[in-house]
Amino acid sequence: MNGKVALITGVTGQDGAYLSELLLSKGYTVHGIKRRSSSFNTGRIESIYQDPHVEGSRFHLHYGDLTDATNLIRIVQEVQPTEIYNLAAQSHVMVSFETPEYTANADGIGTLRLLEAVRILGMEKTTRFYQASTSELYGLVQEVPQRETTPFYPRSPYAAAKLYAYWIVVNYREAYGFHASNGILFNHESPLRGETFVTRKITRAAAAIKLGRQERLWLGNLDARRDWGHAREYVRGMWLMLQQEQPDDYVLATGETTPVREFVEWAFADVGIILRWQGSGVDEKGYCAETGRCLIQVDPRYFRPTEVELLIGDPTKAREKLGWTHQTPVRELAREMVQEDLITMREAPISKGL
Ligand code: NDP
Ligand code: GDR
Repeated sequence: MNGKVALITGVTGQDGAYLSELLLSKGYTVHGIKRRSSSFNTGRIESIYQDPHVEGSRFHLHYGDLTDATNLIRIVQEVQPTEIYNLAAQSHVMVSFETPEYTANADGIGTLRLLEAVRILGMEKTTRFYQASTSELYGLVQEVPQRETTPFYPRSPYAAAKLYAYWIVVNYREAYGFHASNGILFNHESPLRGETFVTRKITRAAAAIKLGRQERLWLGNLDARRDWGHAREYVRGMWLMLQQEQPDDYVLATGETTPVREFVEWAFADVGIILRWQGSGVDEKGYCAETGRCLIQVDPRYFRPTEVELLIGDPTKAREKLGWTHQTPVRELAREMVQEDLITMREAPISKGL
């Protein structure tokens, strides 16, 4: 035990799971906020779960929601965290076009609620605060590579909500002296990535098609480019931000960008399927295997009303001030995700993910 107490919102998500693991390994007591759900939503943290009945347990879960201010105040008061990591969000960009008000409430005002909980309890000088900001803030390309000083131009209700969160964090830092930092994280993936984000959707489909459990994969914009890193490495960057004497805002990225199209080709190559694009215009068949079977097609249903075409981050500041760099090349990341999906898919019944 190191005497430090972390409170993680969004503990059941991809980053929440990796961050909990990291902080527990460093001797923290970790409290996580999970939502009530009608089915289990703790799959990602099962391996680090500690029985609360056993003495010395350092991992605790609390029911809560970023849309409920009283709940947040009560949990912060009970837990008395020395560090708060605000990872909870409706984090799917496409879904935010369908649930814009909820997204603004959870992702934007939710951040304000949590900051206010700290302020109401008079803990702003004793509790450090990490905000999960995002490269989606950059949106329509203003400058490449994107860095901390690049102007924001959000392109979705999600990004607009996160823009509010970003600035309210900066404001509370300046107005009330909070040790509050924004991590402007570019896309980071892993075998724990949510199944409807494009990388995981692709790696699961490659595994399922290979095993004869899926016929075809439908995708949206294949030409979008993303700066993809490994989630396990990015949560370390979050932690480093809160270990600095002064709060600040940092980009975490790899500095490399890859089209969705290329990620598709990699994932299928990793299960031994070589893809070629066939046809054009009305005769477009999509990606077909050498056997002639067409496995991947574009469905305009997945196109976003406004798209973020190109993300590529400049992590220089994080490297120089935090000593943070990414390790896993995106090609290796794709391979790891495919391998994990092959293993789990061999064992588990496949969900249609409706
Ligand atoms: P996930 O979608 O995997 O996890 C989101 C978490 O937030 C889940 O635990 C979810 O609970 C929880 N949650 C959602 N809504 C609420 C709510 N109203 N109240 C409480 N909890 C809620 O996201 P990631 O782990 O990938 O990302 C973590 C954070 O970082 C998010 O804020 C995301 O927007 C941001 N981000 C992510 C990047 C990435 O590439 N992964 C890049 C930049 C920023 P449940 O499990 O019940 O759904
Ligand atoms: P993103 O991730 O929107 O960057 O947000 P996502 O994986 O959803 O999309 C990446 C790109 O792929 C294109 N795409 C598809 N996307 C999905 N989900 N499904 C498809 O079928 C598909 N086909 C093509 C998208 O149009 C897009 O251009 C993620 C989330 O984790 C956010 O919370 C986080 O803030 C940002 O990354 C940084």
